[in-house]
Amino acid sequence: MTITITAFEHSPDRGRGLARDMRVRWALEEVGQPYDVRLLSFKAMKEPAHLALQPFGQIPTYEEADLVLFESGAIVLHIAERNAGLLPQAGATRARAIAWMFAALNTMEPPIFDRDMVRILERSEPWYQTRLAALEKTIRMRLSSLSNRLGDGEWLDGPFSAGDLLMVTVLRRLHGVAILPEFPNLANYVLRGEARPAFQRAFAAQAALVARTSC
Ligand code: GTB
Repeated sequence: MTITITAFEHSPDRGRGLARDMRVRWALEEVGQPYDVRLLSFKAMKEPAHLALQPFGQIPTYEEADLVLFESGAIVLHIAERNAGLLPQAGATRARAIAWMFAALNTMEPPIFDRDMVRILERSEPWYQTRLAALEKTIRMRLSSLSNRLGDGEWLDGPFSAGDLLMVTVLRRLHGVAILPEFPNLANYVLRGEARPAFQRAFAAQAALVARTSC
């Protein structure tokens, strides 16, 4: 069954793998599922054909036979539920891995993503410095809690899971930000995630598009 996902035709991150198709690509690579990619311009993302798949006019989407999914977390969960390798078989460990998926997207991602948005969109606003400081305080607090929980573990709860996959994609947005190195175990956790062969393949695939689409 052919799987097709959508991604930016011209990603603003210029191949750094920060857009949310990256987590879907990585999940598919982890479970060994081949996939096609349909690239969309910003204009096409807001047109009826794409809005029928993604009501907010965003990427990524996921199509597999009759199934159309949006929301990167739901897509990764779908992939993890249907293929071995990203979730424990059953029981409490599986439930906890899913809890880590939600923690990545609901607890960690909002202040990290908002910090980037504020830096891009609100730099000349009078509240800029105050808002940035407040977000960085929240990020530091969240990282501190996560760092305490990870301790010297390799992954968040036993073997690598979809929870780790999402958490690493969220923390990667802090590359180059001075806050992450304050928590060496988390910085190393991100490096461990990025060193996985499946991550490397997914990263290379999205990076290759930059060369192809910028000609
Ligand atoms: N909750 C949705 C999900 O998880 O799938 C959010 C999807 C989303 O935010 N998609 C973004 C999008 O389509 C791309 S990933 N934006 C266009 C729009 O809303 O009109 C967010 C993103 C964009 C750019 C960078 N970057 O350049 O670094 C990083 C992440």
